[in-house]
Amino acid sequence: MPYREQIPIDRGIDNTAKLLLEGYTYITNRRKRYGRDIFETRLLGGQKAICIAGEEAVKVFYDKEKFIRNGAAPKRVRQTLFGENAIQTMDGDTHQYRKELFMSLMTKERLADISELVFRHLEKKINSWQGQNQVVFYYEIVRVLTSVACEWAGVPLRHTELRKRANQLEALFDSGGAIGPRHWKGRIARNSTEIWLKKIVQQVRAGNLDVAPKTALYEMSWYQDPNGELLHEQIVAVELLNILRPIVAIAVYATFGALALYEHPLEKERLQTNQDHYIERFVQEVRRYYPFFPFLTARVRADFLWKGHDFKKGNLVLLDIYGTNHHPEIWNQPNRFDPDRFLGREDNFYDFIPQGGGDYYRGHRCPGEWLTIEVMKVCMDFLVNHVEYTVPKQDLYYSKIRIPSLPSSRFVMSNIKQR
Ligand code: HEM
Ligand code: MYR
Repeated sequence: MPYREQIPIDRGIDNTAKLLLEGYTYITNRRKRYGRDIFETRLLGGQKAICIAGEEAVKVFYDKEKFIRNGAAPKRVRQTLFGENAIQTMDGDTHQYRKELFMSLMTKERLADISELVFRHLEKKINSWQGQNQVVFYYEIVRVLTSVACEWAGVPLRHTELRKRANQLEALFDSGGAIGPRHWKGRIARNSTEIWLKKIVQQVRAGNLDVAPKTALYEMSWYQDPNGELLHEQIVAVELLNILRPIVAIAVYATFGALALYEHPLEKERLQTNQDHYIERFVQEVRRYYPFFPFLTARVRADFLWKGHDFKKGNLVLLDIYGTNHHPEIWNQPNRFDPDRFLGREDNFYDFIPQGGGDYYRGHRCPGEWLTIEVMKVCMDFLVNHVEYTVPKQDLYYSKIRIPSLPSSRFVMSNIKQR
């Protein structure tokens, strides 16, 4: 008889309200309370849910024999952040086939293209920033990344449309963890952006819009499913948004990067010197330290026993991303910002998971992780080597409850000058 034990239970018929009230810390708070990396709760309409954290948990969560994603993401997340029938909700061979499409867009050449685009667009902004008393970095970078994302993906965007689309793409990732008007803004943004992109895909397929091969718009419009049929235009729109939206979401990390520079003034010089690729370690530490993606959801594929606990087919499981990136067994002094912790650190698919864990091609790990790192490197280099600015008094507090988190002031800068 295999060893079985009862894991701690967060009592209550539905603890979703507590999850919303405690945000990034809901799972960590209970892990600390129970002294365990696993506990049971009830969430999302009173469903039994098992929360897990730590390296072993990541390994089991990414075991495809044990978990599926279909039916795991809450409707509110599918209706805003992911889109319906998106890659995030697929399993098995069909997932792997779709994933190849995403990974094929992330070649060295295309990553160099986006780095160059980001730098060019940032440089172009300096003049207008110099003429302003104050600039709110987060909103500026959201717009810059919207232009970059569309240009990189081959999606035409008129200058007059920029603010509207930037606002909508931001709403898609700002609303998944929200309730009330902030959430509904995301649902409206999803409907509108899907319609916008569907029309563009129709134009491409009708031969009325020239688009360069190797761009997301071209490759997704002409990608065939395993039966040799083109993807439905609705699916192309959803997957194009899975490119545009997260590129814009890098604005959150860029803003936290600016905050880290402010909170740790000695970092600026170290970034400028960039000894042993310091900039890369800095970017990794920003992705580890600051809260962004809180947790992932999956469902048990078939019954199994793990760490003495029965996982039953259909159970909802939450993997604590934020908690794993701050896990004391993985990270020495996890609540200290220290880029050098990445010096000589061996890559491991299971212990550092700001953008998911496991393998890129076979599992759900974020296909945009390399792109995110490259874009962040350009943003940090820009902030320390290409502009000078002051940081006026403002409320830089970032909440561990609001999902996604951001400094309250969205990072205001003054006296911006070209260096
Ligand atoms: C998946 C985070 C940027 C495209 C994911 C996952 C996380 C994540 C946590 C889920 C992994 C899983 O389900 O196991 C982030 C964060 C980003 C970011 C914090 C920073 C802004 C990007 C970029 C792109 C991208 C730049 C594309 C250009 C995707 C896609 C998936 C995904 C398509 C679904 C993959 C799949 O289900 O196989 N991301 N991501 N993400 N990400 Fe990102
Ligand atoms: C992206 O746009 O894909 C990049 C990162 C977005 C982070 C948004 C955080 C909200 C997550 C809501 C809860 C997820 C539960 C599965």
